[in-house]
Amino acid sequence: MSKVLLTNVAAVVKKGARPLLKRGAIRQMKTPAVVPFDANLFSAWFESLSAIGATPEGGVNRPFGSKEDRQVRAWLLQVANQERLTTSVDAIGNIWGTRAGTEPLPAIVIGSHHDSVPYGGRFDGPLGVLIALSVIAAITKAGISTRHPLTFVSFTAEEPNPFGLSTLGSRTVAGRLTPDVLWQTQSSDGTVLQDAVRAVGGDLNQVLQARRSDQDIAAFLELHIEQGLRLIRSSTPIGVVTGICGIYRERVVITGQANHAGTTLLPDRHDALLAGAQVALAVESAVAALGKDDVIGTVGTFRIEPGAINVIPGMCELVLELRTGHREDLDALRADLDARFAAIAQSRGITLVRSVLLDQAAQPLDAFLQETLQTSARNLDIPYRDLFSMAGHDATHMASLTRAAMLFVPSVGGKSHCPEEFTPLEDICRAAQVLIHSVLALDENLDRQDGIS
Ligand code: HGY
Ligand code: MN
Ligand code: MN
Repeated sequence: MSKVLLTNVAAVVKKGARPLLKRGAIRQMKTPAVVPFDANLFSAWFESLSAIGATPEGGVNRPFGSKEDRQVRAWLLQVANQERLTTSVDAIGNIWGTRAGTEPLPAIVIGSHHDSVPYGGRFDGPLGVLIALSVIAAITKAGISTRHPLTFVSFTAEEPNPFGLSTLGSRTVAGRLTPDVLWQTQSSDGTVLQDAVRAVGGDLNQVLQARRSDQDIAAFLELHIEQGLRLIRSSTPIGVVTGICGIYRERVVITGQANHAGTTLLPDRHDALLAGAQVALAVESAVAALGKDDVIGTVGTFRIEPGAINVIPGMCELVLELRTGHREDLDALRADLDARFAAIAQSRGITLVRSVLLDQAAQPLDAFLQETLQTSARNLDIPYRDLFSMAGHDATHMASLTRAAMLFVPSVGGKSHCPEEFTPLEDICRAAQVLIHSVLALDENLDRQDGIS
């Protein structure tokens, strides 16, 4: 029996505001207006976690499989156990911690990832993991029992890694990576994925057991830093994410002709580096030609051979990434790049071999969960705006197996994937309140909605 006061919708809804839950959709409403969020506890956890893999620049370096990755995992399990959650590590190394519900219902899962890009910031990922733990702790401390189990998750290897498999944990949970692919995967230095997964507590032999469905998970919520400037520029503390961009990655290997840097005249050269530079500029020009906010492209890795001061580069390998909100824009961009790359190959007398590394479609997020987050924000008098995410997230894959939604908090200076990542505690606390309210609202009526898909 819940210890929470039973109230009716009107009692928790401010005058003039939309009700937190649709009238008639629920029988009883037991969501208190405000459950205290313990900012001190959150801050202490955040400081402890940020110390693992801390860099002198103020960020963290915690790539997948590193000693620091393993240390964070041990720390998270310890904290989750202290919070009396039932913890487990699945076959791909994802960490789960569950507080039981009062009814046999699938869990409401909250979480993100704890790995970082090389020499990245403290907030990208860990903020969402610690908020998940803190939100569950707040609900427990308030003496509230929930019908659904409440689960926190920290996913394995969300960021790009030497295995070429970003969002490894959530993609595996969603069944989007087959055991065959996982078993065949090696890093650039020849380490097999199974060894890396074993080192973080998983086992590819059991990998099918890591899959989840909407029979296990009723909803997935992820809080994340925005990693852009839209919230800061509009002085809005919360973003409700409408969808997540598609991500397309392609390796381009350019073969020219290594030759003497002193004796080879310009017309006689086949410089692979300069062709690669033109490829990078072509990506920028093609994106600019489309001129849309939800279309962007980057060349983020670039390598040349032989890499000697007096040798014209004979080989250049780069990886380009295109992000778009719509498939037709990706198609247009690729067609444009086909033409631009052909012209580069022709003019420089080089060959250019392209291979697709990732072609992940854009993912709309769940409308009902978005509405719940928006309504919670309104009822707490916290301004919000809707945002489409041009960063990739684990929620993309979770949305393929259950309802999923995201909240963004401001990134000061729009900085991310660098040590300067920062979000003020005040903004974090506001978002935590919206999450707590939303989780309790969802617990009340998630399984009682008719025709919501
Ligand atoms: O690459 C991304 O967008 C994410 O931050 N991993
Ligand atoms: Mn990231
Ligand atoms: Mn992230």
